[in-house]
Formats: sequence, structure tokens, C-alpha cells
Amino acid sequence: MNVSLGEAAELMSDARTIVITAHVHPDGDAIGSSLGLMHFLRSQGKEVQVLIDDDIPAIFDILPGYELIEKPDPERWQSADLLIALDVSLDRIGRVREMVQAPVLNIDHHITNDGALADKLYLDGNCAATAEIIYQLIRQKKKPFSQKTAMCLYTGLATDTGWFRFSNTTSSVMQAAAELLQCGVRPHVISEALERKPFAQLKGLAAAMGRIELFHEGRAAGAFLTAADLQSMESPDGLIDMIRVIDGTELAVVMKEKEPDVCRVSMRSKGLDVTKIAIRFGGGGHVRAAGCTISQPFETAKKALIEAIDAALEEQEGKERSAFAK
Ligand SMILES: [Mn+2]
Repeated sequence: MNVSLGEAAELMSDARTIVITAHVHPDGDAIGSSLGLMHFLRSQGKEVQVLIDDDIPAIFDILPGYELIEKPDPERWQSADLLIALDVSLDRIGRVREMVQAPVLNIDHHITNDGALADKLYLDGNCAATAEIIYQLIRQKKKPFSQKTAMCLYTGLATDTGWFRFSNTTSSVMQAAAELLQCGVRPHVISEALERKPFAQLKGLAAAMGRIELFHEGRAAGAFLTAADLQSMESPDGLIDMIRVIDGTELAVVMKEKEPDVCRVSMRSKGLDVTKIAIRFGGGGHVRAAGCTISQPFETAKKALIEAIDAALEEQEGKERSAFAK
């Protein structure tokens, strides 16, 4: 059932013990919005724990509360009054769902989240980040932002907008960021911390960049990495951002074979709706940034993915031609 932001805030007020969770493979928004909300709710006298069923990348150790995030524990949080799932649909929170038997309030900005499995859903696809929603929630309650909360929410805003460069960077985002700066956020401290890469990882990225290939006459580009590639490359994170800058490329894709018959796909576009491609494989996301997991052998998955991309680009070319003919 869909609820308003005010109703979401009320559900939080009514609860005493709250568990907050976010998606596996947590990013800056998942972690930033979770910790930001945790600090706020603790300041309101709530007992709050962030549980994420995955490792938290060490670059986020700059965020206040980083060390408090735990993996789900079957014993400890069974008696929570409310489970808040941020930046995620409930199929991507891992074991948290089974281990916390509380009613679920789902807060998200992914347009593909249909709220299935959640008791209550607040979704605002116009928000650049879930952190922006949490910002609005605290603001609506006319409460101040502590420096801790501000740092965490700023991180969510900054990372989901590509450091305020992507098309989702609205004036509201900038106003929210400006207010968080007034609460003590120092942007360079956060960006320098988050941009850190171990030397081996940078070398891995360089090797992965060597594998980028163009297809669909250069309108798409991608890197398709097998499990063996990935073993020699030390998690080449950030690869998709290198691909999306290629001149003439409309769509960037990275496919990684995580284990046999499990290929994880990320896509970025300069306008083409990549959720349509992701949804075909059971994934989701945003118009310009989406992902999915294809449970097929590497070569089969690669072929199916390229076919789907070709079809999407052809459909777009058809539309461009008919617009031109008019
Ligand atoms: Mn997000």
C-alpha cells in the first residue's frame, strides 16, 4: 500500500525499536540514507540498528556510524517494531527479510519498485536519491540536521547524482546539498575519501578498460568480463563511468560473471530508457541507470544482452527516423 511521506514519518514515530536495511552491494545512497536516518531516529529516542546483508566497502568508513552497521543476526532483532527498507525493493535485502519479522516500510526512488512484499511503500521517482527523500522527511518534521546526519545524507545525494553532474541533479538537490553544507558537511573530505582506490584496484580497472568493445556501430560500448578475468583484475569498480564517456556512445554496459551462470549487468545511457532492457531480465533501476542479473552461461547471457540492446537502439533509431520524416 502506498503511503505519503507524512504517514511514513508517523509509522517511524509510532515504533520504538527500528531496523533499517538497504540493498546488497550497497552504494553511497544505500549506506548514506540508512545511516542518516539512523542518526536522526536515534536523536528522537528510538532504538535503531542498520543491518545490511553484505560487506560494506571500506571507502565508506568516513561516514559516522559506519562501524555500527551489522549483518543480520537471527537472534537479536526479531522483536523490532518496524523494518525500514531504503533504496531497494524487498527482493534485494538478502536474509534481513527472514530475520526481522516486523512490518515493512519501504522508501525508495527507483521507478521500477512496485512495492510487492512491502506493507507500506513511499516512492518518489522524482527524487535523485533516497537520501533526498530522507532529507525531505526530516525537513517536513521541522527538525534540525546534526552534522552526522548531514554527512550521511550528503553522501547519498552526491553519489547518486554522480557528484551533482547527472540529469537527476535538480535545483531541489542543490538546495538540499546547500543546507547540508550549512550543517557542517565538508564536500572535499567526503569526495576524497570515496574516490580512494587501492593501487591493485586501479591496475584492475586499467586491465578491464583494455577489454572495452564497441558494438551497434559504436552507439553502444561495453566490457564483458568472465569469472577468470575478474580474478585477475581485483574488482574493477568504476568501469561503467569510463565507458559512458566514449564519444558517440549512447549506451554503456558492464557484464560480470560473478559465478557460473550468474552474470551481473550494469547499464548507463544518455537518454534511452535502460529499465526496459533491465526488466526483460528481471532487473530494474532508473531511465538512465539500470541493472539486472542474467542466470545463464556467460556466452549465452552476453548474446542475449547484446540482442536486447540492439533491439532497444533499433527501436530508438526507428523513432528518430519517423520524427525526421515529419
Ligand atoms: Mn539510490
